[in-house]
Amino acid sequence: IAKQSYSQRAENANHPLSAYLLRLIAVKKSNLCLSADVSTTQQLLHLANTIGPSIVVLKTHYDLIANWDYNAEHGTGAKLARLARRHAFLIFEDRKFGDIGNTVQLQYTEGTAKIIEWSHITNVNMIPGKAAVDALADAAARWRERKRYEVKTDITVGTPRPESVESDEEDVTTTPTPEELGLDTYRAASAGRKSSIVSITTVSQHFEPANSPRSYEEFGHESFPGIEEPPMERGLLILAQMSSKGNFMTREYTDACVESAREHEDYVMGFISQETLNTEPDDQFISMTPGCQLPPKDVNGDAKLEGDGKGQQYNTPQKLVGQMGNDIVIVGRGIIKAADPAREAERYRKAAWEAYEERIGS
Ligand code: UP6
Repeated sequence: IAKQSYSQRAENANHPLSAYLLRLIAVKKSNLCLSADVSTTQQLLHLANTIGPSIVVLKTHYDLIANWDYNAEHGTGAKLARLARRHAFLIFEDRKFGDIGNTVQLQYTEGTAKIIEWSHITNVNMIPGKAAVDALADAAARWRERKRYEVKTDITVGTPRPESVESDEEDVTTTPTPEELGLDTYRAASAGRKSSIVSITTVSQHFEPANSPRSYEEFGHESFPGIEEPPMERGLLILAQMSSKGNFMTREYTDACVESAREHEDYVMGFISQETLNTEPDDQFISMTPGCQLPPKDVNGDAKLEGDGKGQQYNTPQKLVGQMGNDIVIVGRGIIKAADPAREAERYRKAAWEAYEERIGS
């Protein structure tokens, strides 16, 4: 599998979001994820807008941001989602959930940030056990189901008139009743609405965040013509290995992460790891790898990379993608601390892409 191209991998991927991401990588010629570890929303959105064209994933730590706006419709998550659509990248909240199943479910879907609403991908620290993954998978499946029946703008209290119901789902042939829609969804949708217009639309093919109703067709993706909107799915990465010095992630723990991933192929996209963990012929997981830097421009490529003095260890894209078989490199300070982050991001993109081309022998 290490010799397969991203496009070939896209065709075999089990998870729709993985297939999308692998296609995006091939179209953008980028296997780069920016770790946007900044402290204000202004810095975050500026980075997303300027570096967006060079990356396929933008990784956030929303709890580093001092002025994160939690408003669901026009807050920071929604703004990021809009930039993700404009520049065609996925959002990955690096939340590293690590608690009992019930708590991680609530942290994922409720609370202030409502991560599941704006972040395509998140991750879990599986130290509490496989139940944490099961619980997140369950929450994502319920979210997905709810979105299928998301009620667009207008809805009346009462049974909708059949002729005003639009549906682009083949299996939905009859008008959904409030009961079928789910009472919670129905109540939420009808709360505060006084109109008597009936219009229920099942959103099936595309996920359209409420604040960014424009499709790619209208919006125009001149830069990436082969790219459509991402599927309405959520994905998980399991933290299987870490980049930090002296971490406690043993082989046994890593193997259990792979086992859990195989149990949830429709939700787990892959791993945060330092090497590819695809060992069985059927494994189609994506490995995303932090702890990545390039030596400064004027230093020769073999120069030894320094850590950050706080336990972080760095490797080059050549090593991580070329030798260790990882798919996407995650770069934070290497890019954001540069004098010209957009240019530096391009330098990382090229290096990681060349490492991939060398690996597959093209
Ligand atoms: N990260 C690691 N190592 C891991 C897992 N996650 O560094 O094993 C995350 C950090 C940070 C980013 O939380 O957001 O990746 C790395 O940033 P850096 O490139 O600035 O070191």
